[in-house]
Amino acid sequence: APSAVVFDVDGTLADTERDGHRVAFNRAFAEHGVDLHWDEDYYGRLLTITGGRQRIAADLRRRGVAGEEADDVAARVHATKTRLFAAHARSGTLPPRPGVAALVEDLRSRGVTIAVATTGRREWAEPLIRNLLGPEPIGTAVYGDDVDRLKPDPQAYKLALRRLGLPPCMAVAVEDSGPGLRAARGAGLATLVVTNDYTRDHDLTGAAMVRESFDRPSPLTAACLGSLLC
Ligand code: XBP
Ligand code: MG
Repeated sequence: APSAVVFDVDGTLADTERDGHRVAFNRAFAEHGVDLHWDEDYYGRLLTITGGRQRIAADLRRRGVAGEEADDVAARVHATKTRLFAAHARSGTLPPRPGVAALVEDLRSRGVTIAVATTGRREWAEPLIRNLLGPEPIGTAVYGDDVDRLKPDPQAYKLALRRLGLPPCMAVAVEDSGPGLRAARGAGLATLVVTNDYTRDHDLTGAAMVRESFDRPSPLTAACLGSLLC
């Protein structure tokens, strides 16, 4: 088995995007009187822009709002979105993806360190991770607040490895998307990609393994992740 497994959060540990982040963005637009509403399909296309603030600013610019004003509105709307989604995360109603809890339990029982690398904000990610992974301590958690460059930049994974004190060959990354995969590969990690409805068509070149589910057709195990190590 690997020494550590570094999990992405959004789309990987939980299906947070369609009924979670997207809804919080739309509520924040309404609270600020911004005439925007992201439907499910459109939001899926916007997911290639990582970072909620950057996603809002890019969509405003695309609709003709000038660069500086777009950044300004995006910062204010995103602060509200972060507060709304943090309350949702703390409520404990977001379940892990099927099979995640069993995999994490198998890894822990074999002494594998569990870690997290997300470029989402700590304010919501920290309580969500605690709800998804339980109260046991984890090796490290890297948040968007900890890095200058979001995924697909490898900075978040490099920082996770540095904090764990491990070379990339002793850890495996688990991701759901093309940008996440590129971030993990950029840090030299063998990467398992478990896709979801939004990421099935992403370019997943370079993944050590691609699946659509953690538990079908058979449950992913610690041994299975160990076989992906370089
Ligand atoms: C997740 C993201 C995030 C979330 C929103 O990508 O791109 O921006 O959609 O979170 P990944 P914030 O799973 O690759 O980390 O609003 O906090 O940015
Ligand atoms: Mg993800």
